[in-house]
Amino acid sequence: MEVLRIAIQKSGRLSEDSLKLIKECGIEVSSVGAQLKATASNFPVEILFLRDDDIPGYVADGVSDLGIVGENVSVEKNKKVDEIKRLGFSKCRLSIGVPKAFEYKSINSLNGLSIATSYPNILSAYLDKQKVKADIHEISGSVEIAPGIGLADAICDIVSSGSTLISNGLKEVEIVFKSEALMIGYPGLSAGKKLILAELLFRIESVNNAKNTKYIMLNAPNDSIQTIIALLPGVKSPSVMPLVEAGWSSIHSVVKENDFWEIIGKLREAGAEGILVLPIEKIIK
Ligand code: PRT
Ligand code: ZN
Repeated sequence: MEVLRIAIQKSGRLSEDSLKLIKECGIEVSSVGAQLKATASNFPVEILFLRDDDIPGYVADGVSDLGIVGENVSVEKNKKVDEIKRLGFSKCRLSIGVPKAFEYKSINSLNGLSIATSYPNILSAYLDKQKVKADIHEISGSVEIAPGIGLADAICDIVSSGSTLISNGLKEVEIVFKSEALMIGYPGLSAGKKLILAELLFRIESVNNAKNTKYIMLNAPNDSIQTIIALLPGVKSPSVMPLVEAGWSSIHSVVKENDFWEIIGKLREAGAEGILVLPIEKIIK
């Protein structure tokens, strides 16, 4: 029986969500910790724990079949891997920051500057596209201190909340690249491994569908059932059950997280009472 190897970050910003995703898919991985490798007990999967920078290379070589890595790292490393799925977590952006006092007018203000970054490939492609000539200074960490110590005029680094930029006296002036966690794959997977991958993707899909959706139950007078059903189309169609109290029904359906507050208001206007909203673990379509 073939086993699909998945490389995830050993310890860092991607680790927790990567493992969570695997566990939400019902895959039990024991002995997580100091080890480099763990085998799932109930699914043909093996997990490798690696530095994120090494993951694209291992996947391109087929040492690992899949990898979960930031899009920023995958694009920067430029290895021959397939993009299998965008995972929606670890969202961040790669941005250019300059000292707060710098009079930044447009992208052309970067002409002739030196820019410190750990992402020379992404940055140089961006500058070429923008027809800006700047000097790229590659450093491997603590990029945000480069202007302060006179190493560079500007930086290009990962930004999430922006507080690191601010606390180093910098301001964000251009977004170079938007990133999220990606599942990447070895382009030459065997037929057997493709089957395991298909099952894994089906499970991820079911978990993600559920995350954006809530289960909703409410009571309503019978004459407003049609109005309420129109607001709650449900997976197929809502369930309507009579209550013991004459003239009333209980309606069960699902609602998209994003539409939630808007719909709740309309439901109440239509006479709904006792509205319960519950999380859903999985949705199999
Ligand atoms: O040890 P290893 O090499 O495996 O890890 P690492 O230190 O290289 O990476 P890690 O764990 O820091 O980040 C892994 C991935 O998480 C990155 O490649 C991004 O895809 C993603 N990610 C999401 C982030 C951030 N958010 C983030 N905020 N990566 C880094 N940061 C850093 C950024 O470099 C800067 O220093 O956080 C600071 C900025 O954060 P704010 O919130 O102050 O703007
Ligand atoms: Zn790294």
